[in-house]
Amino acid sequence: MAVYTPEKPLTAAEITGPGAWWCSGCGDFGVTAAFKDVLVTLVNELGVPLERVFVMSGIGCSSKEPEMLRLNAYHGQHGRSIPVAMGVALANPNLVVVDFGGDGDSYAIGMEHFVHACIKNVNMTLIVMNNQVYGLTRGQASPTGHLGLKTSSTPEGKKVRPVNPLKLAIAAGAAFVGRGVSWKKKELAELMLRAIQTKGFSLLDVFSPCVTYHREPGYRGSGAIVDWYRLNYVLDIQEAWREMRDQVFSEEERAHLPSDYDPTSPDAALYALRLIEEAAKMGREVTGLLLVNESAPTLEEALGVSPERAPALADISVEGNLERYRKLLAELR
Ligand SMILES: Cc1ncc(C[n+]2csc(CCOP(=O)(O)OP(=O)(O)O)c2C)c(N)n1
Ligand code: SF4
Ligand SMILES: [Mg+2]
Repeated sequence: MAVYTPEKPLTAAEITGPGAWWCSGCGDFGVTAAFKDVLVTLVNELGVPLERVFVMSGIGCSSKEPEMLRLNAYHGQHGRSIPVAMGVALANPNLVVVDFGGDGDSYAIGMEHFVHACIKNVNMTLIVMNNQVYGLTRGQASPTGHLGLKTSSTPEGKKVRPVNPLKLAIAAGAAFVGRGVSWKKKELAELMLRAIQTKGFSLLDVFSPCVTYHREPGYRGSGAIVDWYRLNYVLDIQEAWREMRDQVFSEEERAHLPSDYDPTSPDAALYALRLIEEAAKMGREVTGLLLVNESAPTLEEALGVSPERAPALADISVEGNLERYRKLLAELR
């Protein structure tokens, strides 16, 4: 196949859309900035024409992502972007399919689709802008909201334990499981690119603070919520690997562990689950690259669909298929 080279390098300005109505300081701006860097890399360095990138979204502040961009995109329904993105990926494996969702979108109303996409291992990337609240509908607690979180729907503090999407994705067999943070653009762009390049279903959960509705005692004002995440909430998986060894692993296990956490190791799924659990005991959530495992067949492979045999590119014209249509009609009569 001929390698694509753009006539002139793509710039971030060319892929900037009309813009979304986001509050000043919203974490989603950071996610957009990182994704634009990824698009520029895909087009200018990795030979992917922009028209081969397809972006999907549901409904929510986060789902306004396509409005921030200028490329092929579909703004769908709340909680239903995953099955549409799955359909696109299956119909045309020549596309890079990236679905942007919110934590409500993907882990509440869309939870069933999320888990099945992991199980089916569709070759697509789901980027969840996780802010612990339903931002668009004015800040009710979402399934990822931590215990005790005070919102308009949990005035006495959230009493139901949070869902951990990373654990679910690992258990359901996703090929890539990672978590970024919106305020570290370079690291986030690296995670996005690796997720996109992984064969199979990729979950990239991103802490993307809602500066308007996510309030934490003692952290008021612009930028304070990022400080809260940094100081009280996140724990990098490499740091967890180094500092929680004694709590998590037996002496015998520790004797054989490599010095760095390896997301591609055959034991990465089990190690990641144990580190997530240990971090949770301290009220912390792990970030970074937890798992890359491309060993399972994708849904496309299982169904015999490939870039060369893409259903969306099949000739379905009456002229080209008259005999087959006649035969089919005869069979159905
Ligand atoms: C079927 C359906 N149910 C409920 C709604 C109302 N609704 C719109 S956005 C939203 C939640 C948004 O939260 P999240 O997905 O976390 O996105 P955020 O706004 O926080 O980025 C809800 C409940 C809807 N639009 N459609
Ligand atoms: S309400 Fe929250 S999530 Fe929505 S745009 Fe404003 S800061 Fe962002
Ligand atoms: Mg949300």
